[in-house]
Amino acid sequence: MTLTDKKNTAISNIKKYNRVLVAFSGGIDSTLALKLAIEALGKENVYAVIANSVLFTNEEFDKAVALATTMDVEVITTQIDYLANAEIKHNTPASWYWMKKLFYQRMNELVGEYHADVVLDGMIMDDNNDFRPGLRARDEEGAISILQTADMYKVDVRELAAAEGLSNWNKVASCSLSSRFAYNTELTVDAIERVKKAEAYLRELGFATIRVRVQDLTARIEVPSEQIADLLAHAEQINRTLLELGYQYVTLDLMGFKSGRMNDSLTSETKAALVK
Ligand code: NMN
Repeated sequence: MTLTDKKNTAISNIKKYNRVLVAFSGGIDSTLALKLAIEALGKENVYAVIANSVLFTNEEFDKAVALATTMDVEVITTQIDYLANAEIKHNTPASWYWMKKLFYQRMNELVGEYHADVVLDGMIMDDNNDFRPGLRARDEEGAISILQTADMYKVDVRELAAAEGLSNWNKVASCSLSSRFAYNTELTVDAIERVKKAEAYLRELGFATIRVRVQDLTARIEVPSEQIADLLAHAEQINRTLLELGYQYVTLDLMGFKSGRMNDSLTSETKAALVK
């Protein structure tokens, strides 16, 4: 399929519905999904739903709201209390399933309230290659990953987004802050806020892609390997700041940034059971 074929497939798949909610994060994938939905159905039949919760930063939420607003579409915001769910609170490997379950259930309530037909999200083909127990919750709740229905990969999304004139999406891929914590440890608001502060500080220093992974009171910093030397140039200052935030040990992961690093502690059996 050419890129034009993929775009046409996505548009005609969206046209099967009259009115849709787009689960919007402000990242490139859901920005493209939103743009195509508006093109297919007209902005009066499209709502951008943006969820806020303690597991994501307020900055990302604010950016997503600002971006959806510039796309001239009605924005619905909603708050989700993920920590009320015991699996999420204890950061079990199944928590990814539960986060998406709560998320799509909330989306479906909004589908009813706004007399829409379906929830569209921005998941792409590449997302199938990761450990994503949440995909099962998406399927159970009937949400449609509209870009996947058109066989779109990241490279297609980038090319099409550029052709559609989309440029101001949130460039750094975001993910629940629970990915910073060791599995089967309790997530507290204090611990999550500490990670937010530590990562915000590192971003201020100029590191866009960072993770502060937490094991007990140890902070393990991940930056892309080519930036490790730059990070070390600020070692003393970073150490002091993170100790002040309440960590006892401040360490650097010599492997560099690796998305999904916490999953290295899971056996293949555990993973397979959750993505069935
Ligand atoms: O980039 P980090 O912070 O490591 O987070 C990525 C990891 O988070 C992924 O490898 C995946 O295991 C997990 N995740 C799961 C879902 C899901 O199940 N829907 C969504 C986003 C992230």
